[in-house]
Amino acid sequence: MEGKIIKGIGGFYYVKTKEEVIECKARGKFRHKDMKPMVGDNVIINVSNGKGVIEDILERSSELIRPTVANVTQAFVVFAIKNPDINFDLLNRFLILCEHNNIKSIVCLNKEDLATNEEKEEVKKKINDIGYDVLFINAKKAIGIELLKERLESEVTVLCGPSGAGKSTLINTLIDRSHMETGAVSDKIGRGKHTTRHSELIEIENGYLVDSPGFSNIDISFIDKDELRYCFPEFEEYNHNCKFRGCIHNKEPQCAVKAAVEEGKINEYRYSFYIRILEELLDGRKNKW
Ligand SMILES: Nc1nc2c(ncn2[C@@H]2O[C@H](COP(=O)(O)OP(=O)(O)OP(=O)(O)O)[C@@H](O)[C@H]2O)c(=O)[nH]1
Ligand SMILES: [Mg+2]
Ligand SMILES: [Zn+2]
Repeated sequence: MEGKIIKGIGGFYYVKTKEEVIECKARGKFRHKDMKPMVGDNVIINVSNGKGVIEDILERSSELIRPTVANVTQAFVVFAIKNPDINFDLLNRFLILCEHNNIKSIVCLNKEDLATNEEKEEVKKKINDIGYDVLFINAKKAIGIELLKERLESEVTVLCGPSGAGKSTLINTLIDRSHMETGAVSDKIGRGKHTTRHSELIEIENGYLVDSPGFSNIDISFIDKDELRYCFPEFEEYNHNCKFRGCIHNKEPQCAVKAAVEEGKINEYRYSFYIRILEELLDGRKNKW
């Protein structure tokens, strides 16, 4: 029988089949292989006497590490306009992570009630400049969420973003009931009180939602230095026009990406961000050697 793991607790996996949710154990073989079942996995199970065993894991289309979820197809990247303030480096890291995992992303700026129109215009421009659309929402009052609701159809959607941004509030609003714990942002650390910890798939009409704990930092050091340039969609049309094949747009001469930055076709902040991440990756490599 085929199903999807929607939750994992204490060595048990809860597998949703067409009819029901079945508590399953994983077969021992997964311990020896480097492959452990993950929430989101599509699996083949064997059921006898109401007890299930996971026999096989089907190929994953994507694999997120934090939260640990397989087969996510899109991300709502949720940041608050204020309280806590937007950390642009962190936003860019989320976007890179989505690109790296081949996950579509929609940038949702929550708590629109806390910002003036001028402030909204300013951030909108900043984010548009790096090539992404922005959706202003108020998760608490369900304002601006129609488009998000439409986009849920047939997708496994993860909500990611910093702590206190309103991810859990948005999930509760999207599913129209209280499912996730939410909490006030503590004044001292700007972090939500009830930080979301476990990962589970929340079933919706025709798809799944995944909440995630808020992150204040994201490790992207596992990305290959030669792959990083493909995580910047705006580089795409220039990536192969550089003089040197395999140009990583750093110190190489006659680089099409650098030329595009100079001509104002690629945002300067994004390029300098790219270089900073690249240096991080190069440094990491040095340390490993
Ligand atoms: N003013 C305002 N407050 C909001 C809005 N959405 C959420 N909040 C508040 O922001 C706080 C944090 O919300 P959560 O949903 O817990 O945030 P989270 O992103 O899930 O936080 P973590 O689980 O810690 O990662 C709560 O006090 C919410 O009531 C909004 O649109 N406007
Ligand atoms: Mg939460
Ligand atoms: Zn180049």
